[in-house]
Amino acid sequence: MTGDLFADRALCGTTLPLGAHARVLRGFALAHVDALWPGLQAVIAKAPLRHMVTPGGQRMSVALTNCGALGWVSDRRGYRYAPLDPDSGRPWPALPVPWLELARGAAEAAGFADFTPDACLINRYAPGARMGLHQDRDERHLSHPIVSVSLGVPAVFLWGGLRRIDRTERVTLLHGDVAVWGGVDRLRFHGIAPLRQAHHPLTGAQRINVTLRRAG
Ligand code: MD3
Ligand code: FE
Repeated sequence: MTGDLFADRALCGTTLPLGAHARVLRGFALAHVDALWPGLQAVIAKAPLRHMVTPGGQRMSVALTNCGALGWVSDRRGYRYAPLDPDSGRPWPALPVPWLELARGAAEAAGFADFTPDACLINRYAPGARMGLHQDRDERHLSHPIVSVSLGVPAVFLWGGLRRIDRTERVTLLHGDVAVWGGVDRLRFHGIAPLRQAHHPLTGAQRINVTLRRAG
């Protein structure tokens, strides 16, 4: 799939149903990348990407930052959403309007009306970085969907079940793909396999994932 330009372009515009309430909208963000990229750079300039520590004391291989009213943070005390960047003591940068519009449009296309995110987590994967199997359950109301935008180098997404031990499916997420999940799929275990060494014209060796959430 990856590296094969013809196969990748043929996927564009298709929808991969992962579950009853989970979809990958192939290439949905491609037409918006030019509008999304400057906002992303502005956010990273104000709130730099950093490696947080898990409650267990491990440094995360993924570097992250946030924008919006709330940002996801991790330290020795646990995981939570917080209104201030712990590194600067200032509020997280505002959520760029084009990101809000993309989130709303993608949620709509996946069957979730009126999605208004108040939190946006930005993950940066360098070669070898990974995200272990986990559930997203730190948000206050799990009734809201999550919208995720993949940029740059392809990644193997691990899509599991509602129990950690359930078997996982592997799905390659490409530059411009948008995943939307909610409803009965909201608490699925999921993760990202170690990023393979590759080059993308926009991001170099990296993959950037932007997830838009309603956390408060
Ligand atoms: C979850 N990020 O930040 S998002 C996270 O690519 C996170 O950085 C990953 O998991 C990343 O919490 C994955 C993509 C995704 C797609 C579909 C899902 C996550 C999903 C369906 C159900 C649950
Ligand atoms: Fe997650």
